Amino acid sequence: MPLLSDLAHALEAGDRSRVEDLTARALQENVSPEGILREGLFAGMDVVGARFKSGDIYIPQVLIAARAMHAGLEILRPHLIRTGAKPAGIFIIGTVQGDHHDIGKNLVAMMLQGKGFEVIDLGVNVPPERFVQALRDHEANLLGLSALLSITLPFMKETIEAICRAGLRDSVKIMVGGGPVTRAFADQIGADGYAPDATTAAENALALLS
Ligand code: B1M
Repeated sequence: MPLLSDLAHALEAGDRSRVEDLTARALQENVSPEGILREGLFAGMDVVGARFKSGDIYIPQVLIAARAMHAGLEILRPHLIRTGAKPAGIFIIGTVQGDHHDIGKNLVAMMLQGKGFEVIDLGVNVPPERFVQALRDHEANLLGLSALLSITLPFMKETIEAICRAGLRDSVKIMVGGGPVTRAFADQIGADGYAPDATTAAENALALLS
């Protein structure tokens, strides 16, 4: 669809106002929010990632594209979140220590809200002890750890170990996800769940509670 490929190109170019405009137009034209994500915003970000990896563009351009992505996601937010009357559960989420990537985590949080979860978002670069403190402060059913960097994966394991040491492991289900995370890794570090994408994360969160 030309509108969605224009949106992907606007994201690649980091043109925030055009991303906002085209996202809103796609909604007006009754394109599904999931289609806008997949064929517009994700498609554009895939190209940004590939160009970053090959050294064709640098961090400032990636950051500008990320800001445009956030702007598009904010327009989609109310369409992705359709809360039910009763909260499905409380879900604490954060990006692990050392890692500042938050676009995927934010999307997971939106999808969880869409399934009726109350989401407590601890942000990025969250050390294990902050996750532990958040579990003490809130009666959460689920905890989600996101990581996009291979070098921050060990902090997922350290966070789970800190939760065990605090005596809180039996009171919460833990889900992990993000680019370098695999199901095998999730099993290896003793997580209860893993999801490769935001939609599956929300579905698996409900399944973990049942
Ligand atoms: Co970074 N970066 N980055 N970056 N960056 C990657 C991740 C990278 C793959 C790029 C590359 O080389 N091709 C690479 C990591 C390689 C690796 O370790 N395996 C990389 C690198 C190396 C770095 C720096 C080290 C670069 C440097 O400084 N030399 C640096 C690290 C900074 C830090 O964190 N300490 C860095 C910085 C940045 C920016 C700040 C510029 C920016 C982040 C902005 C932000 O997030 N606010 C950025 C970006 C944007 C990317 C890419 C291009 C895009 C990531 C993204 O947002 N994707 C990325 C390349 C790529 O992924 N193609 C890259 C869109 C998002 C919707 O997808 O986050 O995968 P994703 O989330 C998905 C799933 O993973 C899953 O659901 C989401 C939606 O479907 N998911 C979960 C995520 N969390 C989940 C949790 C769950 C379940 C599912 O349960 C709890």
